[in-house]
Amino acid sequence: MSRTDFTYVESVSPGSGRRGPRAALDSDAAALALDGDWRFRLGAGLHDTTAGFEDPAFDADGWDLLAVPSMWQMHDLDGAAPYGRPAYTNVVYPFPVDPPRVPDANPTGEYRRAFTLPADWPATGRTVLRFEGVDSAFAVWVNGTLLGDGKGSRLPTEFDATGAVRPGENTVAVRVHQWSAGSYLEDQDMWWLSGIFRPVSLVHRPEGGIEDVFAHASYDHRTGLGTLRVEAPEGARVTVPELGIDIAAGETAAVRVEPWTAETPRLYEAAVATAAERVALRIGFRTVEVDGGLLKVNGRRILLRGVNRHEWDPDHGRTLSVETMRRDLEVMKRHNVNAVRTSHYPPDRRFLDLCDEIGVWVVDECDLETHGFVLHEWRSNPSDEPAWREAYLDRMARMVERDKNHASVIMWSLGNESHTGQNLAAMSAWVKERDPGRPVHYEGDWDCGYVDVYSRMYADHAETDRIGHRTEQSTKDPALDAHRRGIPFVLCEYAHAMGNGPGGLSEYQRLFEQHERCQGGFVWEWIDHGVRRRTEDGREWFAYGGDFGEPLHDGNFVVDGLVFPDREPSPGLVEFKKVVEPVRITVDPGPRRITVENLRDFAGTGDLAFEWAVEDDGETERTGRLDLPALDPGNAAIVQFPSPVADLGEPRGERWLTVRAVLAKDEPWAGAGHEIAWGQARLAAAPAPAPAGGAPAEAAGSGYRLGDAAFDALGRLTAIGGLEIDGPRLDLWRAPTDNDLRSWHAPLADAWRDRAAGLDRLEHKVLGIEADAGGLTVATRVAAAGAEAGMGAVYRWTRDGDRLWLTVEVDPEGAWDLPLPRLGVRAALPKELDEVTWFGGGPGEAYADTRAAARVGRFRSTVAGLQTPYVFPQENGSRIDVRWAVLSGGGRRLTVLGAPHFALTVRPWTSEDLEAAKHRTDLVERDRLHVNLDAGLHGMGSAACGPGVLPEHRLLPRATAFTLGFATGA
Ligand code: IPT
Repeated sequence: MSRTDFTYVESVSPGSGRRGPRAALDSDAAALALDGDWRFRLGAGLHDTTAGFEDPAFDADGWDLLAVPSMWQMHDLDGAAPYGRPAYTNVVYPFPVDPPRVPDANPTGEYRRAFTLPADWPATGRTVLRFEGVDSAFAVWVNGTLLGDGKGSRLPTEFDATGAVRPGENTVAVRVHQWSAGSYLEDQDMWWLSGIFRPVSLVHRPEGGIEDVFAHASYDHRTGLGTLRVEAPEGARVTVPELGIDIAAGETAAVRVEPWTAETPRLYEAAVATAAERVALRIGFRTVEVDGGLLKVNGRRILLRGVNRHEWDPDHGRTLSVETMRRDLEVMKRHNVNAVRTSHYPPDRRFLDLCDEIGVWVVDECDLETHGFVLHEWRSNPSDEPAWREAYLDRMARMVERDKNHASVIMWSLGNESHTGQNLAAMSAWVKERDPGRPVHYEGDWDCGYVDVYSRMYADHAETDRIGHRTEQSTKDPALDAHRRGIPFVLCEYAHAMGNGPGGLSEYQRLFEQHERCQGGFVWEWIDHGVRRRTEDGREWFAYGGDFGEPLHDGNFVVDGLVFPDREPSPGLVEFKKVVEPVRITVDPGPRRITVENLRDFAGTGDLAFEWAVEDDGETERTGRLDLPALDPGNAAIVQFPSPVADLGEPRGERWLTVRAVLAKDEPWAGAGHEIAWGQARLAAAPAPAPAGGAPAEAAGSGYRLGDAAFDALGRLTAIGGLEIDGPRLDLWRAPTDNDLRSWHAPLADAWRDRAAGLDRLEHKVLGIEADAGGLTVATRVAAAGAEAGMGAVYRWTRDGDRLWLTVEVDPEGAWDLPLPRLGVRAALPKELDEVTWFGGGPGEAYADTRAAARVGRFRSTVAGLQTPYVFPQENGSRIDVRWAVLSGGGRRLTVLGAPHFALTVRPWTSEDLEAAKHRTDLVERDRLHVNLDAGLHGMGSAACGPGVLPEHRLLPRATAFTLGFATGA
């Protein structure tokens, strides 16, 4: 055996022996899927490979079996982890930066399998071996013959295997290298994972067949005509039976059509056929352009309500089933998401088929990121190095050629975080030539020399506003200023969804609606990339950076999605759904009017039904349907309250009218009745409770007594009516969130924990206790060790019939120049009170700047159900605007009353436990429930990557008094 030539691994060349890129086509040519179990061996590097493993005679029977497609590090992670473990870094390269060289320790997988060429496989034409995605470099043999090598992990590669394949039994062998020169171009913020991770197939290419198709299907909104022209081989015919189109390749047909939009994903079945081959296409007619400074589809400005989607599966890494892809889109559509940026590489091609079908706008992003070079100014960035030009152009061409027939793809993105340079400019120039029908996106060039859309990430609200007014700072190169000022603006990343948050979504949305130039954006990001693990006793947890012993890692920064790793929506997604809702319902109790605005760009409201409900104290009094004319996009209707609302009698509590827009019939992504939007307003306040007469406080034993409430010697409540309470006392702390812990400036949590504040370790000093006829008054001072500043806190306890009232007066003393995490009291309660019913904001958690989705109603949950399962434990679960809450269980109950409102958390553990835990499974239930009753909550912001809490959502220390009531009776 001659020594294998491994030079391709560290070559900047994108590959050799490959066929030219072409569209992913649904063809009737013969094909054979090669997915399934392959023989597999993992070597430590190029020095640890198997000479002759590609030889059909080689005996690999002793090798392991590994599923193709899969990522080799994702196997048996709770067991032997036979093929290494995932490793996470964001910006930094996990190997010495010495391009194009990579370490000797370069895990190398050798794959082999046999396949039988079907007996009817055509004898003429070509036989092609197609890989949809191999991470990161590979070489391929069929029956011992080397076909070539490739790079570009999330892009397809085809090799001509005609000369190597034979009838009957064949052997295919693939050697895959974790690291290659290509790794320098694939520094995306995600797990480093390897292998043949997308499908592999053998496809036949008939002589006279259809090698490639480029369908140009545009829509003229002025005439209503769709124009179709299909580039395909000479002699091919293009048919669209539904439209009566039957034309030759290259010819143009113009017919009346229903256009494709993300809101109305109308597709037409088409076929392109020669005598030898027929491919099925689904055509969506739409025209994308930048016109008059706006990004328009079919002549209209669109508003992107988008998310950045990485491909992630907690068990399989970046190998996704079609069901998982569909689930992503269903969950997106159910939450009013209308756009996806395929951060930061082209997705599995089947995902784009689903996008066409289900309807979302797609920014298709190339597999390119050289972010780590930002840390190595001494090395020039590949984006500006002529040596890498071919690799850049190759990646762009492979994406564009594969995906060019998708109606959903409305922009090409050159890649992510690769700075700027001539190779990026060359990609742009190439694609503008190849596909003038789609604008070019790239964020990294702030001067916008070679892009059609001004794109930024994490610009704060104030800057976004300036950009909206076109009064932003000038470009560095003055020659480019007019161009940039004249193009539309998108936030390709904003509202970093790490942990609890993101806060400030509503304020961004207002800017997108106010400024026509600001056409929305893409929340960072769709999913938490947690890796599913199990403890020895079977409890599930999700791993993040560092959990696999990586020497260099970026911790839980990989866990920053709107859905948890298991794709359950987080409160952030529920908030996003409300903030971006495409129909706005305003209930106005003054003039007793309901306004419904259609905020969609293309679709009417004919698909929606409007339902109303009147609730008193959260209990339904009356429901009905609201008759509304179907509204065209941009239109609004104002209607009077339905007459039964006026006819209702006296309110039996606080009365609310809620109007909801729901799907009138099933859609492919949600069933009839699914809620799209809602609005509500209070029609009547709760009647004031009659005062029931007070009671005196008196000394009792070593403490005090006030009616059936008992207090200890320090004046702390210990029981009400026999129910033990570990007294409510002032508490300002929350388990820091990711947004508290991280910041581009100074993390807030550092200031909170600083010696001068010490909010995480407050001490309570009783200054005086007075028991008298009016009740019990306990004066205290609350401050941290080492700190001079403190809070005066006076607790005034009174009795009113069977209710016990507490007014807390808080007065900051000394220099407080930082916002507080919370302002409230904490208490501990018996564990049996496990059922919580409340009237107030819900059903989910909410904070000062994440409260759009909280509606007023009556909700019920177990204590477990009140916890939001953030992968990295932190403050969570607060219910806002609570009028009253009943905690019950074990035959006992405690009612907590607001005067008027409070925020509530109930947990089986303390804030300190949450703070100490690194994973959910670190949280161990205590023998009591820990309750926070809050008068104020600081916002969440998204400082983990972006702006902090807006001024209006900061909880600043100031003299405050708040009142809570307690009762134990029924
Ligand atoms: C930005 C990246 O584009 C994205 O991949 C992700 O890392 C995100 O940040 C944070 O989660 S880059 C950052 C320097 C703004």
